[in-house]
Amino acid sequence: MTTKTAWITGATAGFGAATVERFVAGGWRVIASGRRAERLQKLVDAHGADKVHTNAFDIRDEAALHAAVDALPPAFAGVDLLVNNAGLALGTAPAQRADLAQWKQMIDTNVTALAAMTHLLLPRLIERRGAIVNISSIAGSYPYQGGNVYGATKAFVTQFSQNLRVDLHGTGVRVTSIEPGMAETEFTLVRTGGDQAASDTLYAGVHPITAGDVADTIWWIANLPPHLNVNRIEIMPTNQSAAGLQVHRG
Ligand code: NDP
Ligand code: 8X3
Repeated sequence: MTTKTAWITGATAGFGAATVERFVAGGWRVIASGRRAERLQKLVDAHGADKVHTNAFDIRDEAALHAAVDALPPAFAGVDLLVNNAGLALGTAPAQRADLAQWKQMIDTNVTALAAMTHLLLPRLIERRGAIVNISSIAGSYPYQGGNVYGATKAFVTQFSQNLRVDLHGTGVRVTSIEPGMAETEFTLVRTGGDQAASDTLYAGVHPITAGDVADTIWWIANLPPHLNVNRIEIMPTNQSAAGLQVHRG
């Protein structure tokens, strides 16, 4: 059996880091990206340069993205799976009090960079009849207070995934949108600017989704027989559910 290669963005923490471990353990080669070079180096130290190739760059930097693709060693140049995972939420304030710079960073990362990454890798994925797994969120389907632009970026990811499916019809390339709910990673630390207490409080007593749960889901999807495509998959902790419309009486 030929060894397959997965490119996992946002591999330095959370879902991405767990997905690297899952795929390396399953015998795949992994290209791991993120900004924090020292965390990427640890992956190479742990698994070896023949199993993990890393490239440290800001995914919003299109020139750096192109350079990373151009620098892929021959063994990693054919990509069977792209996991578009790098992303973030910034802020929890309502739109009228939100920081525009944070909105732009979310759009640049979750939307523009994800589209650029996909655009660049599509020829390779078509050549290998590969697969794309996009990490969206329940925030793209269910509005909540303070979700404003973050939720909108994830609605883009979900719809882009479905539109890719249509355009890639007949190529054999599979596309999936994974839409997780509350998961304990570094996500809330990043969202709150490093407030560990806020993160701990949010997840306390919930038994949230773990990064390993999402990695297992990606692994399952990637290893389904080629005639099956999971279009969308929404996952929540059992202790989370969607509720309610609000009414303001003036
Ligand atoms: P983490 O904060 O733990 O991980 C985010 C990853 O994204 C890091 O590896 C980070 O790497 C990378 N990243 C962020 N910005 C950039 C950038 N500009 N360039 C390159 N890499 C970047 O969060 P999660 O694992 O939870 O998040 C992963 C994905 O899952 C995100 O898209 C998030 O929106 C989504 N999600 C999360 C949920 C949750 O509740 N946790 C639920 C639903 C979806 P580095 O900082 O090293 O660059
Ligand atoms: C992260 C899930 O509900 O915290 O995308 O926005 S949520």
